[in-house]
Amino acid sequence: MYYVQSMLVSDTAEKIKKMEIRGAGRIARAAVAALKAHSEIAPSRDLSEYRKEMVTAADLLIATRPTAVSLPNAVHLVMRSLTLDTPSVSSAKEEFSRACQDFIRSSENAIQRIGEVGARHIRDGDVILTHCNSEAALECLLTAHRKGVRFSVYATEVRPGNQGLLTIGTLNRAGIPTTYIVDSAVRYFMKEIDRVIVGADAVSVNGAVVNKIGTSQIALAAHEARTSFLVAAETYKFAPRTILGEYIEIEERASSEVLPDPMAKAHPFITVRNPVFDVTPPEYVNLIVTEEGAIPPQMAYIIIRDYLGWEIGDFEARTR
Ligand code: RUB
Repeated sequence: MYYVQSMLVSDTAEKIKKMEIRGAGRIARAAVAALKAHSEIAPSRDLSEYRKEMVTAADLLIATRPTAVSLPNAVHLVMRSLTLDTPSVSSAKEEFSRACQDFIRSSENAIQRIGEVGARHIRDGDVILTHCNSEAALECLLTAHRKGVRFSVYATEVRPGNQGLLTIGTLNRAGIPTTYIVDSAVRYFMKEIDRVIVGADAVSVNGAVVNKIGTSQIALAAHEARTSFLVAAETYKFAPRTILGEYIEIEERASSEVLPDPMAKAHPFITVRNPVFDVTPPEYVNLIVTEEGAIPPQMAYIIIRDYLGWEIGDFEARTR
């Protein structure tokens, strides 16, 4: 029999939905931390009941934000430990807890490593443009800054969520000179930009990058101006199921985030659409900086095959 979902799992799911916890890496770590806590308090007496309870909690978390592949990947990675042959609930719980800790630690290490690799691509005098608020992209900038590279940044506003405010907060605290611009000013300023660095919510097998809405327009403007376009992404953001031709779902959020309800009511013939991510084709991406090194987008398949393992997508078949 299922026990009532622990508050932590439902709270975390709510916070992810409402974007109180946001950014692909943070979402993944928060979901894994919630599952770990959920497992610790699970009262199940037998293994199959325990596994079912964990699958229910995992499904709830995975459904919160459909685009960030980091979320199902992280959850599937830790859930894999439940398929191990364990003699008791308590040993299964120990394995699960270890898998969660390993994931959280390796995901934090990945950010540090991406910072090191990405910083090598930033030179004295560079003007870098970033979009949205990516921990991985920011770590490249912060590491370069710590190493004494002198550069400046253009940061976009990021309508409608205003994640640009988080980005300029971080850059300001580090003392990195930054110019804050509206999203639609990107092409106007592109001639002044040496490099674009953004994060990713997902990378598909052909090297296409899913990131905050507007990223693909920025990539197009960068391509036109021959400005290099770098993506900072942990390997667990690569999407194994795209090998089988599966598309990455693009999340559309409430129209009220763009046009408040009273305004919408005053314009009955107007429909508001609010897709929050878009897809940048691999032709517009120069490099993807991962914790395993910087790769051209065409090597995304190798990352999925050698570092991630596509069996990650098969966990349901083995745990249900
Ligand atoms: C966040 C966003 C970020 C990626 C990568 O969108 O698009 O660029 O998630 O971030 P939202 P990170 O604010 O809608 O979650 O590098 O921190 O994982």
